Amino acid sequence: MKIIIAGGDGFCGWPTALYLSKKGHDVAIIDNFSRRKWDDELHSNSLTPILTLKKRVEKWKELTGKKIEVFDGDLNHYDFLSQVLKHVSPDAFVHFAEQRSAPYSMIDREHAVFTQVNNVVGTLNVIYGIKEFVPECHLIKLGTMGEYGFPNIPIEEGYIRIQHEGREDVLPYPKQPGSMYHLSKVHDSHNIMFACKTFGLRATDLNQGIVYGLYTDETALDTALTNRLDYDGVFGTALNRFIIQTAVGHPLTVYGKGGQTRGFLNIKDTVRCIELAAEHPADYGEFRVFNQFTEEFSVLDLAERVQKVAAEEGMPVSIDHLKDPRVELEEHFFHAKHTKLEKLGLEPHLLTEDVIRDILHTVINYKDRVIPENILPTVNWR
Ligand code: NAD
Ligand code: USQ
Repeated sequence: MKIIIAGGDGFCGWPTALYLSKKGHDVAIIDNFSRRKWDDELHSNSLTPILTLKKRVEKWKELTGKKIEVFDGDLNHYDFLSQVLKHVSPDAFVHFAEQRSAPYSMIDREHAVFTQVNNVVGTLNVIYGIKEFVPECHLIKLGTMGEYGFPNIPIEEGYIRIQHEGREDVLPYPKQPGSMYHLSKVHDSHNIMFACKTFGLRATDLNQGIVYGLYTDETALDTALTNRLDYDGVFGTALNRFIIQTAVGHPLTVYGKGGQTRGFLNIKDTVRCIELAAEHPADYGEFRVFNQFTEEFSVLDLAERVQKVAAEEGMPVSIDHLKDPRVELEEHFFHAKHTKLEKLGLEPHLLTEDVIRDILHTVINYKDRVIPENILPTVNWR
């Protein structure tokens, strides 16, 4: 298949590009490197040193003989996107290319507006570009589990059967997102659903949980292929942050009681989920939704697991319950269905103590790159 990976310089996109390239697909990357610029804005960095995308793909070609074409540009620029779509004529378009940090979107009005324009307009352009130039292309869009929020009933995969006043229908599952970023994903989902229904496009929305880990078989081939890894209070996510905090001897930053429960998956499963979605495309006119995560954990449970491994490794670390900078439920019911990808063949890499130990040993190598002032959360929802 000819596959475009938009956002292919990022944490999920880069390993996915390599994995699909290794599997024999013809891969092209679109990225405008905005993620690297947000690090500059925040005076932050990836824990791991990462080469330019040009150097990364050169090394991949040298090691495997496989070419990954790179298009440096912004999905918000329709002329640029149109040229790429006409040139590549993709069978699948994997869309990772958004501003993905909830705290970044909550910094102030400017960051909220930027996040929603970047994400919603970028996705609208992708929708119209596919409609205009490659209507048979399957759009594989990264959504988020946070679109659903935390209702007091189980979460279905995209749709729920509802009975009301003697009638019944299958309707989109209600959305109650918790940040301006998560809201942008809800807006995307609505726009894509409308486009499938109205223009006959085909799309899969992957409502992904929180991704942890760092490397895949492909990124581990050479240090030049190393993936980015975020640890700061704005872009770092729960489990990876806790493991990196352990490596530098910082107390684990649990917000409030830590009773917030989320779906999680290993980066090694992210790449496989994309492959499964691509190999089994949605039908024309279908807006298909998969919940993409493998296990549920509360934040405190994760912190305690990391703490246990850390103690065994002779690196004792404490847990700090910080005042929660977010507006979110401290404790809540959470049970979300996630069977569709497993039915297609996903074999999850589950979170064991060995997996935590392995990530810890890897990140220790880079601990001198941590900028201590960036560890604590700085963005307040209120
Ligand atoms: P990332 O920030 O590491 O990567 C995103 C990439 O997209 C970056 O390289 C960035 O430069 C690029 N990009 C952003 N806006 C762009 C634009 N307008 N035009 C071109 N390129 C643009 O993020 P990630 O962690 O790899 O996440 C990828 C996707 O997966 C996001 O859509 C995110 O919402 C979703 N997701 C991520 C996680 C997670 O835990 N990381 C969990 C669930 C969903
Ligand atoms: N949290 C802590 N301590 C920390 C960091 C986070 O207690 O140091 C808590 C947060 O308050 C929250 C939970 O952990 O309750 C998750 O926070 P997070 O920053 O790990 O994840 P989140 O903001 O939800 O966003 C991340 C990605 C986003 C993706 C989302 C998937 O950045 O792109 O969409 O995970 S999900 O959470 O399923 O919506």
